[in-house]
Amino acid sequence: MHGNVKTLNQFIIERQADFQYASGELSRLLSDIGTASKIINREVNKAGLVNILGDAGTTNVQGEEVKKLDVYANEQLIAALSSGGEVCVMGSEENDDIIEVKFTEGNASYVVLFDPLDGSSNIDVNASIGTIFSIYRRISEGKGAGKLEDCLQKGTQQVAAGYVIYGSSTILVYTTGNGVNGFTLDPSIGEFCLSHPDIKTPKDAKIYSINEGNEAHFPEGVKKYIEYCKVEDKASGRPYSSRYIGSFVADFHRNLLKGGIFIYPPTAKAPNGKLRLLYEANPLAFVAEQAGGKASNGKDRITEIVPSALHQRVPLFIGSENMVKLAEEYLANN
Ligand code: AHM
Ligand code: MG
Repeated sequence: MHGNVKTLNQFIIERQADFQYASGELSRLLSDIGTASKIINREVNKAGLVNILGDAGTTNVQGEEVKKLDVYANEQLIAALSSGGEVCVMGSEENDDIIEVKFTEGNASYVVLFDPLDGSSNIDVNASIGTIFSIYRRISEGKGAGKLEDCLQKGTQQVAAGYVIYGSSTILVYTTGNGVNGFTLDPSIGEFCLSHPDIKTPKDAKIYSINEGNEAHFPEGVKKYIEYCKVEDKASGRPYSSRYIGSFVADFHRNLLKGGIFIYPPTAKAPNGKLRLLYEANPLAFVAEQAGGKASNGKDRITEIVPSALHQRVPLFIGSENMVKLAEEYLANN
């Protein structure tokens, strides 16, 4: 403890007994993710200095090759998760195929899927970006590296999930199925400290988040729902506010705390939407549900979709329960 402050690592150990599989493995794994995200945070914070330190692809003043931040973040996570002995296979937005972890001893029983740096087009304009992660138990037999089937589990099988938002402060939010907790990085001591205990999201709210520029390509039900959000109605507090950063973690985090709905619908161009089921939709669906919210593809619960491919996309309606339910009704009736 630092005074009254509880650090992420203290919290993880305290809550270890909540895990279905009592062992220090998952605790170590979560703490490895915390460590990797501190390293990513350090580089993200330097992003504005890129013109001074050198562009991606060039060589910086120390003679090191400057990497794109999403590539760097990916390497940090892979390194942190392969060395601990807890993880047998990984899947990343940056890698076409699964990343097998070959280890010499032990029986690594965890599977981690992640988007190392989501919303990376926002880096150049200093808007928030994030890391998303989703953790499962391995289901394949044997002791070697995990397999694709370990990665293609339904979201309901997640044992932990969360994200790190690199914003005006850096916050790590995660759940192991017993509520949602958020930890803010205190740069002066280099520790994530519990700042948002037991996060609950409002059932009803007044924010809708969608890239409305694509409206012409939205399904009728989504168009009608958006229209509903904009109609004046004192009783329900409409018109609602439109808020969209274009960075999933940042849009999700705001709506989690304030209440709201985030929609990435199917469009004519992208019939399955844009976001990825395994390392974007599922983990944040787990967090949303644990905070009292809801996540759906417009019809079915996100976490009950049986995945068929590592990088598959899914339409997403996520956030305040009653808002997601109403959006689903609009889709069903139009
Ligand atoms: P990326 O994986 O290429 O960074 O794209 C994912 C991002 C999400 O963070 C965000 O929600 C979405 O793309 C925004 O897409 P759009 O620009 O189509 O609104
Ligand atoms: Mg992404």
